[in-house]
Amino acid sequence: MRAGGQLHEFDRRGLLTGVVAGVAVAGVAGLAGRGLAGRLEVDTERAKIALPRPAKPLRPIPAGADLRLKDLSPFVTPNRDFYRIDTALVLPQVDPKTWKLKIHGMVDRPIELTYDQLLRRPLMEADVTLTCVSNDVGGPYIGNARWLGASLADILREAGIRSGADMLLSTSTDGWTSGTPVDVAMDGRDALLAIAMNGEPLPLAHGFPVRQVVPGLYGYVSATKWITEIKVSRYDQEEAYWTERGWAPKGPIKTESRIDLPRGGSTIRAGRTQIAGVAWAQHKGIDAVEVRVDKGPWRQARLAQVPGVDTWRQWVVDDWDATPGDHTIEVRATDATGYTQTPDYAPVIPDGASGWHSILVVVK
Ligand SMILES: Nc1nc2c(c(=O)[nH]1)N[C@H]1C(S)=C(S)[C@@H](COP(=O)(O)O)O[C@H]1N2
Ligand SMILES: [Mo]
Repeated sequence: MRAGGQLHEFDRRGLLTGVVAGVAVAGVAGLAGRGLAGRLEVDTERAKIALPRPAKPLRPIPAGADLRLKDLSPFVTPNRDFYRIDTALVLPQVDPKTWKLKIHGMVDRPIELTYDQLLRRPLMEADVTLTCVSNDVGGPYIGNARWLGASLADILREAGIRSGADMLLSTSTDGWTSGTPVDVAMDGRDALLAIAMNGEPLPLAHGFPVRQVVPGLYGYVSATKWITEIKVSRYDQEEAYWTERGWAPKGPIKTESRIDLPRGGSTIRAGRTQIAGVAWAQHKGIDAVEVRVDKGPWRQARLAQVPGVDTWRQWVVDDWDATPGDHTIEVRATDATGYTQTPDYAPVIPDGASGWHSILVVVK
């Protein structure tokens, strides 16, 4: 999300690796720091949390979901490896003891929820793959986790959404906003106010204590971290953070696929070689993945199992006989609606990249 905005990428140690555009650092830090607890204090509170059991536990992830190939993205992304994207120069420190979520706007009964009240609601688990709209074809801004949280739709039903409302404008402690389509949040998918990620309370960098997760939508329109407010409203009355900066108001995730191995640009040995990667079409599901080498015939990849339609899916081609020379490998996925990715490249802005991921390898 570079164009026209300030977006920061963090590497796995949490260091700021790319700051774009001019930001008044002191201003942002001052804003983020105001009224928030210190790091130590929040870490201590987080360590004390005993996660409630889900009301209906999800089945374990099928063993066949992970092909366990070296260099292939694991089916579940460990929290420490999960991509991080946000505008926060200073990580918000939100104390769960004082956290509140306010739901208001076009509702019959405004609601305020504390963290304890949220934990006492029936909690559900969901396997959901998060994707950033600024993830270019072949890019790294995607990760999959098992989330635990309360149903967002149930809470919104208790508030009573008034007719004519079509947008949930959510706000985080640091003032960032996101606009989620009401119909998507309410259509029965596992839209969550999430409190945990892969069996532990949300890491601070991923929204502790509470964040939204809505399968099928890019993060900028769905995945508000450090959430404190949901205003039920209308797209013709409100504009969220990235929409003001030229990104689309609504952001359904595009069907995509990525080659993880062999590594693009690498030199490999001649002989039988596995080509493998991940494909995703959240809330639709992946039905097929095909691979071709040097624009030859498309070969069907073998698909790993998936627990549902909201995650990415690993795939592998086992029988490529790599011959010495330079080779181009391309991938395309077909989702469960029957749509097959086209080679037409679209850049990330305004509504997500598309096109075939293509890599070059040297075989010796
Ligand atoms: N408060 C806040 N929440 C946010 C953002 C942000 O900048 N601030 N970025 C969003 C974007 S663009 C994405 S892709 C996801 C990334 O979630 P992650 O950092 O946990 O992977 O968070 C979303 N939630
Ligand atoms: Mo994003």
